[in-house]
Amino acid sequence: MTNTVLLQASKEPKIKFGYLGVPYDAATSIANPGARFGPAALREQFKLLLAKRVVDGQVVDMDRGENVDLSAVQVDDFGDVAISFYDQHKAINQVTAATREILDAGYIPLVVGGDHGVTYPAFRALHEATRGNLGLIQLDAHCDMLDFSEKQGSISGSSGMARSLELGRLLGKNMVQVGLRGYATTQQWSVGVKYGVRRILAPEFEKMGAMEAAKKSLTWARAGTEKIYLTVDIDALNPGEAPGTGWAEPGGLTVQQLIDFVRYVAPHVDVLDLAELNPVFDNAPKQTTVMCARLLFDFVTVKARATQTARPKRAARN
Ligand SMILES: [Mn+2]
Repeated sequence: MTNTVLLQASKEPKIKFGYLGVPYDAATSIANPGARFGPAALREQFKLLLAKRVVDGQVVDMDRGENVDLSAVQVDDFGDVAISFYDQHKAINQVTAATREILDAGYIPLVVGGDHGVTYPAFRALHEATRGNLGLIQLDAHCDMLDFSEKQGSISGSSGMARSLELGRLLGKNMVQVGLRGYATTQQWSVGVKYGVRRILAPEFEKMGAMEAAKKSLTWARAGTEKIYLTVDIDALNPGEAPGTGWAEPGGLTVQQLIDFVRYVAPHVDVLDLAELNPVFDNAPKQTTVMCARLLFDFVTVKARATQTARPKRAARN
């Protein structure tokens, strides 16, 4: 795989991120297609953000009023997976291989869907590359625990979490589903119950707040595990704030809550995926795409800060 540079480290990189697009929405099946355009749209928005705000490897994180030194941070673009649209099994093998390549090269993968079918093959790459138990935190309106249906088969955007649990080293007690709401089939709900999956339902999240939810999620995902995988399905958000997604589930998290949550858990996360950004349904100012770029950049800056040994410099305030 050839790669281009999104953010060039000016000194020896201490931390490297690999952007990988998965322009696939054939597995959406029952939602609105269009997530295949997500990787390209987000890549452009992310580049714009980097170009406008990062100067000489420095940027100010205004949420904390602190300077972030990105001079030892490299973000490479591994392009989009050349993916099969005629054979689901081939498609997921291609995604696993591409993610594995990035992991093996010492990068933190930023896997961008595509529909939520992206999680199972990318998580499988982490599962193959490690030996210990793994934690998984899933922000989502839906369970994604479909066993099988005539329309979607056993591998689709609706079944990724069930397939991931079947791999063996993701125990239910280390998996956290955050933001579930509305209605599910009894079959999908009961898979989580069977495995003892942790769940923070959307109304519970609202009551406890983003910080408490993040703290709880991290405690569960970290207990006895070697690595943590974070998957963000955009439909975890209230569709009023994030219209660019395939299935507008009423209710949901606010963008600020999602940002707070992701920033809290990011230092402990080894692979991030972001799924179900659907630019076809986004609005004119590209609100959802811009939000996704922000989320990716938050992940990069927070992890960069976590690897800095010196205390970050307070940005001068006026
Ligand atoms: Mn999902």
